[in-house]
Formats: sequence, structure tokens, C-alpha cells
Amino acid sequence: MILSDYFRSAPDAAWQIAKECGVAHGVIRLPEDKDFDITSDAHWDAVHKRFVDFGVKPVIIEPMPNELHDHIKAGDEKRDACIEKAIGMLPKMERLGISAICFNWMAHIGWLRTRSDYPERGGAKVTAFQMDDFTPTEAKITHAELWENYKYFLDAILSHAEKHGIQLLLHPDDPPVPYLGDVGRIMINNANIHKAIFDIHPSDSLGLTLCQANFHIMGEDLFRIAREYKDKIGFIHFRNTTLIPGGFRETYHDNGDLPMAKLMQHYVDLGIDVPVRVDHVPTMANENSQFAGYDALGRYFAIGYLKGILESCKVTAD
Ligand SMILES: [Mn+2]
Repeated sequence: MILSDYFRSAPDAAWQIAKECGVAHGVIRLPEDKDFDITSDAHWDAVHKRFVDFGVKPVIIEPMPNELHDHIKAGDEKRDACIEKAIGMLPKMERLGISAICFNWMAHIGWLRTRSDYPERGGAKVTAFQMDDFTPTEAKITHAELWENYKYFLDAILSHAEKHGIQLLLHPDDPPVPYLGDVGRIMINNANIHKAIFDIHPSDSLGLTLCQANFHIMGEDLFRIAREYKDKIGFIHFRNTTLIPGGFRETYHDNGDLPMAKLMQHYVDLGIDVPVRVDHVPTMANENSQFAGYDALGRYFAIGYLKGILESCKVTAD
């Protein structure tokens, strides 16, 4: 396994924390300001150099930049121009040795929680989702439109991804619910995700981001899921959760429903050897939350916990 962490585009405390914890591989978010031109080799080089100079090698882009991806998923009039730009990312990634993009198929509403102060162990706070607390928006998209837009995107990009040796790694919907108001969601159960990865447009460049907790929330058995997707898993979100009435909440990595050490051993036994990063941590004592789910102290704990498990699996956490 390749120990990695999530890095926002500009240096911040999380960069330093990851480095202090011994993380040398980066899952990086591209800049989203007007100064960054995604079509410019020089701009990509500058982003890459900033990480390399810091001591982190970028290995995965996460997420697909929303300014492109939102139009692609919604299938609106800007879609084709955005797909062109997404295809243009691939040779740049190849040149810099960044071999995968983690993308999702949540249109209009992305990662969503209904509160960020749910009590966790010892008074820590975590994010939670409960459908009863969700307030619908005006946005609208059907399941049929989502499937159609998904196929359109894969048909356009995958031959290019194959040519450049880049993996597109699908992340399940979070929360995995069929509707948020009138916004449909499709990557919400194993049948749909299987179809999305194996059937719509089969390709060696299409794989899965195994965000463990989403499969747990769907009611799936992670041990079975890992076997089913063993050759498709290109990235692991090491995440725990627990179910609550009408939804779920995040937990400390050692305090949710999933047997984290056993799962990691299972992946290693299956020969899965990919970047892994921790996901969604609690906000801890005296912490002024900057970005619920991604605060600093919980991250120290989670990365340390993951490193211990990797060591116990006798795999290299480098
Ligand atoms: Mn995830």
C-alpha cells in the first residue's frame, strides 16, 4: 500500500501535518482560482513542483475539478467544452507521473452532511447525514439522465485515458441515497456501481475508489466487495462510520462499525497495492474547526492509526 493523504492546492497546516506523519505521496486537489489555467503545461508544472519541493510526490488528482465536472455530470451546454479540457488533463498527468483521477457522479449536490456537531467519543464532534434533516434544493436530474451523461463521458474520454495510461477511479455517492429532493443519484448500491465499472464502457482505465464507509452504509459486505473489485480498486479511502436513525455519522477511525485492521489485511491478502488515505476525521478538543471532517488533530490520530495497521499487515507504508 502507498500511504498518501489529501492535499489542498495551497500549502496549509494539513500539508505540514501529513509531512510530520511521514506521508510522502499526495492525493492533490488542483487550484480552483482564476489564476490557474488547466490547459497550461507551465501551470501544471508549477503546481507539481510546489509539492515535489515540499517532499510530496503527487499520485492522484482528487476530485476532477468541479468547474469541469459539474457541467459534465449535469450534461448541460458546456459539457463538450469541459470534456475537451478533461481530456487535455491526461497527457499533462502522464508527463508528471500522476496516474489517476478520483471522480464521482454526484450531479448538483456533492458530498453532503446535515450536521457537523454530532457527538463522538469523549466530546469530539463529527459530521452526520440524516434524511429527515435534509432541505431539498431547486436542482433536478433523473436517474436516466445521470446514466446517459455517465456513458457520454466515458465514451468520450476512456480511449484517451487508455492511451495515456491514466486511471479514472469512480467514487461512490456520499450519501448513497437514490434522491436528494429532485436530484437523482445512481452510484448508491453495488448493482449500479458494478454496472458503471464493468458494463457501460469496459476499460482498463476505469476503476474504483474504494470509499469503504459508503459501501457499509449501502449495507454491503466490504470483504466481498473487495474480492469483487480486486482488479479494479485503484485507491482506498480508509474511512469508518456508524449507522444512526435515518442515516449515518462519521467516527474516529477505530470507533465505527468496520473492522479496519481486518479489512486492510484482507486487501493486502488479495494483492491490492494502491494509494490509501484516511477520510473524514472528528473535530477534537479545543479545535477551531476549519473544515469539518478534515480538521488537524483528528488527522494526526487517523494517519497514525493507519500507519500502525499498515505496519501490522507487514506492508510498506512509504
Ligand atoms: Mn470518500
